Amino acid sequence: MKPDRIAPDGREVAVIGLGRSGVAATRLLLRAGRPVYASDAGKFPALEELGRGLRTMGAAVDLGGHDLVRIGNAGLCIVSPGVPPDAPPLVAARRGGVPVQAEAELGLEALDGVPYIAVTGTNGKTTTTALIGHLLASTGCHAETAGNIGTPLCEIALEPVPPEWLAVELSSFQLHDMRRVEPDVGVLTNLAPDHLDRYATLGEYYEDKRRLFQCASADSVWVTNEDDAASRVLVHGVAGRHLRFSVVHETDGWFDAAAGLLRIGAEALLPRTELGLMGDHNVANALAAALAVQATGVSLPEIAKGLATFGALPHRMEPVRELDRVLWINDSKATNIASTEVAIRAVTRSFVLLLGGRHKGEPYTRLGALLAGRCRAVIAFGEAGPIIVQDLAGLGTPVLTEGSFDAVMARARGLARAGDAVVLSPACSSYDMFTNYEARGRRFREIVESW
Ligand code: UMA
Repeated sequence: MKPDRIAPDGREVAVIGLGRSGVAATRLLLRAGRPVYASDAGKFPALEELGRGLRTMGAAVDLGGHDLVRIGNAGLCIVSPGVPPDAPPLVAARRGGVPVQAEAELGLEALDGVPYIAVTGTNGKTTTTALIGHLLASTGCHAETAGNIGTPLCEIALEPVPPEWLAVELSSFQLHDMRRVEPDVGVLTNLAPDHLDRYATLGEYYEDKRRLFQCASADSVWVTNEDDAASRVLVHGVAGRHLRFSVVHETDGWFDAAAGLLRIGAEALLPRTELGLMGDHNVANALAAALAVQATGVSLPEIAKGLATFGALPHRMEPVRELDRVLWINDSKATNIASTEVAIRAVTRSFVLLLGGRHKGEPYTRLGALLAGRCRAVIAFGEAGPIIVQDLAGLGTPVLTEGSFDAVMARARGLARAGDAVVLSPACSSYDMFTNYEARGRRFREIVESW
């Protein structure tokens, strides 16, 4: 790490939030010899254990609250993505004139010299990042995935041997506090309303996505979605070479539906049947990944081989089990309406849809037309249940409600007929009933596997 870039005056660095990102940032800063004050609003046994560990390494740690005066006097503030910009510690930092930096940017600074492909967008970014990591690793190089996909950048920077390539997923939360992002290739998968519980307007959310392009120059390479009007508007006028993907018409990377082929320009890349992922949205993700990796010099036959050996990720249109000729699909990661729309389009059978959780602000009415005639029933649950019932009333699909998740599953089993699918694609966050979407998806799997 270049220590001169971190609080050059030697003042304390305040780390806000001690999830995985904050813990890794604290350890990285301590390793660089910086005094660190790390704090988290939460306080529970596992966090206290982590706090003790960090104190042993030399950090000052507060749990159950933040010392706002101390934060306001720090030389730098490192923020975890889950801490919203209006949280009191960040207000205190800004009031004290303390620069606020995302953990992801600190990690990338420490990994200076490691080439990386950065992926953002509303949906598909995790799958695309995983695909890119897989394609790079398939060439035999040491490639890793990092960022929103799971492993914080600072955690990668702590590894004794840096990777040769990184596939980095950047959420809008991370991009919000990043002032330098200079990927070797940048990918924007698509844009759709999301996180309206954190952003006052859609425009503010898209502005954070736009930060991927803030250091664009003539040497930059961008891979973006030709089929998505909002993405086209966002990248209009951005400096650099632009490569586009489409599942509708011919472009740099496209799906030739007539021939059943993924193509790069005129070249055949892969028959659709050899891509082990459901839905056109995954064809788009595969094309985006292929273009990004090709731009780094990987050949088309190597990319095709890598694509053919990539399987569905957990919680993303993941076929869990076929039971009594009913296919149970776990799409727990679908935490917004656009993502659920994509799931519905990808399902080729008649289906029962499990919809609900913590409401994120968007109306569900948009789903009505897509469901009519194809969806046997919606089972609405969680805090959003009553809103879903109200929004979908009279739109042509029966909407039932259940209280507990186990009851939702039992009801779905009773409703599904041979040849159907049951799809958990909830369009909501999970925090009203689960610790996160993974726990929700795991419970779905557990129940289905217990039958
Ligand atoms: N907190 C405070 N004070 C506050 C507010 C919050 O101390 O005022 C604390 C919370 O108590 C919590 C911490 O701040 O302990 C926030 O941690 P975090 O949520 O940032 O947790 P991490 O474990 O660091 O996870 C983050 C990402 N989480 C979020 O963006 C919400 C993970 O993305 C990411 O994988 C990880 O960093 C590694 O990079 C998850 C996610 O849900 C998967 N992302 C959203 C999405 O994909 O839709 C954006």
